[in-house]
Amino acid sequence: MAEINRIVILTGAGISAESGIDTFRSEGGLWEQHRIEDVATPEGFARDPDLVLGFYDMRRAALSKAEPNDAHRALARLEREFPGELLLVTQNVDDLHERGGSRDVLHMHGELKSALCASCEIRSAWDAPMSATGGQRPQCPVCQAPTLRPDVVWFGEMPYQMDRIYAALGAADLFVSIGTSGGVYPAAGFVQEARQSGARTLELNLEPSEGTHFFHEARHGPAGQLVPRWVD
Ligand code: BV8
Repeated sequence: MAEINRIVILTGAGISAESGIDTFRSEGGLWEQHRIEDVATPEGFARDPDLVLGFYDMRRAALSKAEPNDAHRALARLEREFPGELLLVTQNVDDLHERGGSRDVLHMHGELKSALCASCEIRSAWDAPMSATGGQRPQCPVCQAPTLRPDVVWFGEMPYQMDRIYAALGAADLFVSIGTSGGVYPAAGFVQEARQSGARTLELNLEPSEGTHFFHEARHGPAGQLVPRWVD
């Protein structure tokens, strides 16, 4: 195979499943427990901020009990083997890649442990529950306005650092998609971007994703087994 030195990896909820974090579309997943339009859209937040803040508090609490798994740790090893040549893009808002040892993680859909102030637009690290106490939303630690929201990208909002992602896809030799159903854009379109720039493309997922036919190669099984085997 041609010299591989520029790698783009995209991860989704499936890479955190073996750490006990609910995925979205699997049996009993998050989108079975809540309607997307109620908890993952700006309109839903405007309609019922307490419901949305409670949804993210529940996920933050679940994350505090979760540990990174062998797949997260294997990607951290790969990052050390390809210093400066690997871009890890995650759709996940958990911090398990960082806790598994990855140092440069691009959270295109934001982070559970970050808060965004709708007034001053400053981000602040946020670990505490955000659900409104008595209808009061938490104050921004910078401008003191009671307008904090979860720093996550909802449906209809622009994902973060898209220019950096598209530039990396345009220069990639290898694109690997791990643990994602390939149902949400623009992430689901990254494999086609990578192919157009001549990259090899590999899917590592429990089962064929919606876009599996776009990949040169697909391996199916739990990420905790597939990813270390692929990396090592
Ligand atoms: C946007 C953050 C404009 C919050 C999330 C075409 C082009 C562009 C946009 C659209 C388009 N068509 C439609 C749209 C709009 C929309 C969209 O895609 N809708 C879908 C429903 C059709 N997209 C948007 O609104 C996006 N914004 O488009 O802005 C724009 C356009 C172009 C360029 C720039 C801007 C914003 C979308 C982001 C929404 N936020 N999350 C939060 O986390 O609460 S989405 C959420 O679902 C995740 O972040 C993730 O991105 C997404 C998909 O979830 P997955 O990670 O794939 O998880 P899922 O449960 O679905 O699948 C898990 C997989 O793992 C499964 O395949 C399973 O088999 C596997 N698995 C399970 N266990 C394991 C495993 N694999 C391995 N091992 C295991 N053990």
